[in-house]
Amino acid sequence: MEHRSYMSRAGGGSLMLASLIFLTVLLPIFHAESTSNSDTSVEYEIVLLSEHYHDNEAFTQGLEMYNGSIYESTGLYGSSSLREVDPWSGQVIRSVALNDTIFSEGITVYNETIIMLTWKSETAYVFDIKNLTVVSSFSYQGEGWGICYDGEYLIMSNGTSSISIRDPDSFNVLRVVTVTDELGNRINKINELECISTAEGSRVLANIWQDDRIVLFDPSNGTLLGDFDASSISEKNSDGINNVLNGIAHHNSSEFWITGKNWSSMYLVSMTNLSGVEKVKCFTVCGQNNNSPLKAISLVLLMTVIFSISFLYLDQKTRNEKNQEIDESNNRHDELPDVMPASQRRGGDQDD
Ligand SMILES: [Ca+2]
Repeated sequence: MEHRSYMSRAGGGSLMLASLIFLTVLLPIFHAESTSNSDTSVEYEIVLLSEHYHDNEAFTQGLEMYNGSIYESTGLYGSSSLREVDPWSGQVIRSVALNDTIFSEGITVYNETIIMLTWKSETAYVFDIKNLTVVSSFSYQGEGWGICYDGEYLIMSNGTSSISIRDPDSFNVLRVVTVTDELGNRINKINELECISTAEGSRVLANIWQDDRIVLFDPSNGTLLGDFDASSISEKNSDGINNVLNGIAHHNSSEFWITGKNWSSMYLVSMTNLSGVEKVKCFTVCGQNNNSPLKAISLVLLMTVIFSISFLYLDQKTRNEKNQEIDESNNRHDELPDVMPASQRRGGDQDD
């Protein structure tokens, strides 16, 4: 009877401790998921952190950060170039001019190369990032505007509301997605792109041509998730119909570089509410994907298993020790009930 009674108390403790582990380890995950799914009124805001020099001769078409440098493509026939720029000083570190027949468009870094689109040539040029020489090219149909690499696929815009998801090695189109808002309205004129990753998966930030906004969408289904108003920054620079906001590059965490065509400044900004901003991966800054959600979940599960095994081991050890004490007590033919507190036993002894 005593043994069963003890086992019952130990079982209650186990349940409580297991519940505590569950609540401590897993509840924050469910809570974060629940919060992100239910919060439909988040504010998307661009916060200006610092202003830096930008070559106002650069008709910015593509902007991306890699290993601390900004890589920028500039457009227009006769002025197209690909350059590496120091983001803090704005000075051009190296640059290659392109053939006068080429109108450069968006760029992205992939596997130590830079893939650069062209507006109407239906050709993507592949540059070796070490020396900025063309090492290969891909053909595609239609216009090329923006491009980014999400760690698995290339995502490409063509000035419409449709984006193509492409194999990074063959450039073949795997599927086409239309970007729409919650009412089903198409988001047109999608221009320069920046792939990011959040706790909820891959996301794309995109400039909208001739609009002072940057949109956030899910490339897996085209759902518009956020809309950033950049008009306060554009107003400082846009003095012509073509001098529009264009170019966004991930710096780190929630920070991004943004500029525009022929702007004389580039800005380091912070962008709010990027759904799990602390977990945003920096594919192009860090060069590799180190923080996948699967890895995080696996780590939590592994920790839970280790906690559980440790607890069960300690729990069993405690039970065995307690049982041993009970057995020894019974063997001494102690007349006092085991459940009587030691203090009572001591009191009884004193009364005797
Ligand atoms: Ca970009």
